Amino acid sequence: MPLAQPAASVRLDRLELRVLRIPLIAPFTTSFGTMTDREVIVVRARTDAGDGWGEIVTQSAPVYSSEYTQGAWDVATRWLGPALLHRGELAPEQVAPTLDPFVGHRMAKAGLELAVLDAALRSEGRSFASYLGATAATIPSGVSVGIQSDPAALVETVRGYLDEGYVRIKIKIKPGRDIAETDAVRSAFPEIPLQVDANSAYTLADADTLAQLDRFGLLLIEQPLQEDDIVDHAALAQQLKTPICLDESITSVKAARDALALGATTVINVKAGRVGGYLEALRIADLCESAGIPVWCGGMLETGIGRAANAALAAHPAFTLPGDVSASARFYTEDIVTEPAVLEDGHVRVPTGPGLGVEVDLDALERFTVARETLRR
Ligand code: NPG
Repeated sequence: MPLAQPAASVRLDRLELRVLRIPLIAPFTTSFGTMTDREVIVVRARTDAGDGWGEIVTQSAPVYSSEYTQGAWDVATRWLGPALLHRGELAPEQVAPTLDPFVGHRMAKAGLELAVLDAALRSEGRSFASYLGATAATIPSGVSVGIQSDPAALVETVRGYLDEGYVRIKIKIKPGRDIAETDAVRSAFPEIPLQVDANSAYTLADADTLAQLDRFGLLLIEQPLQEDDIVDHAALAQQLKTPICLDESITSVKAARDALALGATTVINVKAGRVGGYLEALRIADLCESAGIPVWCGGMLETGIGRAANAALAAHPAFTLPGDVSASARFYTEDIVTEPAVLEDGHVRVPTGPGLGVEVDLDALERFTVARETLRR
């Protein structure tokens, strides 16, 4: 269902942007590299109705997508931020149309939109979850497990997460670190909901290898091929029993519609940053709900700001599979919100307070800040 009720307009006075660098509890390895800390941009929108917070989920290098932190910083401070400030009064639903003339840079747009949304909803005393039409009080929590030193180490890491209560496991794979890894986890845990994520590491020439995954009863294989390999994904889908779920390729509701029409995907991972904001994410979820396509909420190692927003999105009824919205402690010893997401009986609670429903810990924010800039009207 589309938005029941739009949010209030606010007058945007200032945008404060910071780059944070937050250490990870343990290195996180995917097919595109190893992260040891999270470099992220936090946005504070200062409005006549109060403040709002958003998060730009780029990484330091353009290895997951073409976006990266310095690029997002440049476009946000030079183009996107000034365009929003120039409008003065605006409703959160007008952020995306205002930024539309600027091509791409979806993660930067999403973070700015979220800050304006949070400010407007806080001023109305309305939660982000209720604004989105989310109904669940808690969401089932899946966890994304990075590539480990060997299959035995992977099994032990997965065991730890299962003991904590995570209800679904996703393991990262790449060429040469795929079949043995999946076999080891499946043999150790025959019944768990299990899926794999390739982050674009294969080509259609690897179809025979990928077909070997069919025997493990996976929920899905996520983004085996490159971002723009839509036709190849459709060809691969013909050769696999395991459902294909696109992530990187789904950059908009139009991309989602095209991928579904071509048979390139039968499940969709929705990430607000990747698609330019939570409102576009909701449109994709709506599309999938009407088409009977399973949807789940992806993650980008969000801080407590984006994690609260993801929990709200994942609580929408269109989201039918457990997502990558894990406890903050999965990645961080210290978060930048006062009540970081925790795991309770395999679930994460959906915040109910005004706006994102979390309070930013200004001391922690300050400690992790490595760069800052204030944009004024
Ligand atoms: O739980 O937030 C999380 C991480 C989930 O694996 C995850 N994210 O490809 O989906 C992905 C991956 C990712 C992380 C991608 C960071 C890009 C940056």
